[in-house]
Amino acid sequence: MPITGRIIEEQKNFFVVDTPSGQVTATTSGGLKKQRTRVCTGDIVEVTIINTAPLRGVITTVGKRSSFIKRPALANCSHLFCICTWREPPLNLETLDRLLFCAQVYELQPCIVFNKIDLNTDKDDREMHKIINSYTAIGYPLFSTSAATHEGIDALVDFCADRISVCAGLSGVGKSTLLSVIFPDVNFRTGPLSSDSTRGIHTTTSIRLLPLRGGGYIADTPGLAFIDLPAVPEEDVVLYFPELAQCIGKCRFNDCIHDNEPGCFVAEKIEEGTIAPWRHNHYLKIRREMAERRKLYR
Ligand SMILES: Nc1nc2c(ncn2[C@@H]2O[C@H](COP(=O)(O)OP(=O)(O)OP(=O)(O)O)[C@@H](O)[C@H]2O)c(=O)[nH]1
Ligand SMILES: [Mg+2]
Ligand SMILES: [Zn+2]
Repeated sequence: MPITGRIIEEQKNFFVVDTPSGQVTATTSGGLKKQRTRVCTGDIVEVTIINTAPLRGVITTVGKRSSFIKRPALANCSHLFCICTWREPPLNLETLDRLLFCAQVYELQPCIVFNKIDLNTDKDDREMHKIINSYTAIGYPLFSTSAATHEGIDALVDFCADRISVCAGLSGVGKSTLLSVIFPDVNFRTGPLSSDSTRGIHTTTSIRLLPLRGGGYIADTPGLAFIDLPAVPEEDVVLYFPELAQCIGKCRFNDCIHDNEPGCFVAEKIEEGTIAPWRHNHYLKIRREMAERRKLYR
């Protein structure tokens, strides 16, 4: 009898499948290989057990995916945690907005985590909260955490129950450290920041799903993976900036791209302080990048 499970790790020659009977080491069946079905971490699969001690099996079928991230390959992820810091490394709003953009293109629910809040002075807290308010106003769920003092970790873990979440963010923001607090029994490579603190080095390389006690999984990913923007037509970029998408149809010109046209409703909102100017800049920047890319491939 085949059993159903989820692939939680992909190794060179086998997969690790999390099943109700335990973790099974499995290879893919000849049939699947013939169909050229490439299975990956996150896939729901059926496994036929061929050995019980240790548990080994063969993956025979793969379930339909609700989402798929190409690099690193991850199926059925539901939430993307964009991890950032106010200090060490200093907050990079462009990285954050790019991550939020990517999450939405991949149809993942984006969430923002401000980690290392233990390093904040009172003044930092006040300034950070101004930024936080502009993101919560857009509707992004937001958490503040400290992997050092464990503040805010319980709320984050509760939110992850029964979901498949993935952490992304610049190197050094504390992704691995946060995970080591949530999963004290798992080994993560954590390291101090490299001397070039805004870029840092990758200390994490492979992706795996870590089962949460209350159901659901969290994945560890390499630091910059999601900065690789997925290609979308430039006119669609606005759709992934929710506060700009809300302005569609309200500008003087129907084809307004919100780049200095007269009677632009977005410009009014920026002037009024309800749309953050940096969000608008990042929208324009991504839009230009998408237009460039389209020219390149034409
Ligand atoms: N003070 C403080 N330091 C932290 C916190 N979280 C992580 N750190 C430190 O920040 C450094 C980088 O943390 P990592 O967990 O390695 O960062 P990462 O995001 O996994 O980095 P990459 O794997 O390179 O992408 C380490 O020295 C951690 O000890 C925190 O909440 N507070
Ligand atoms: Mg790491
Ligand atoms: Zn406009």
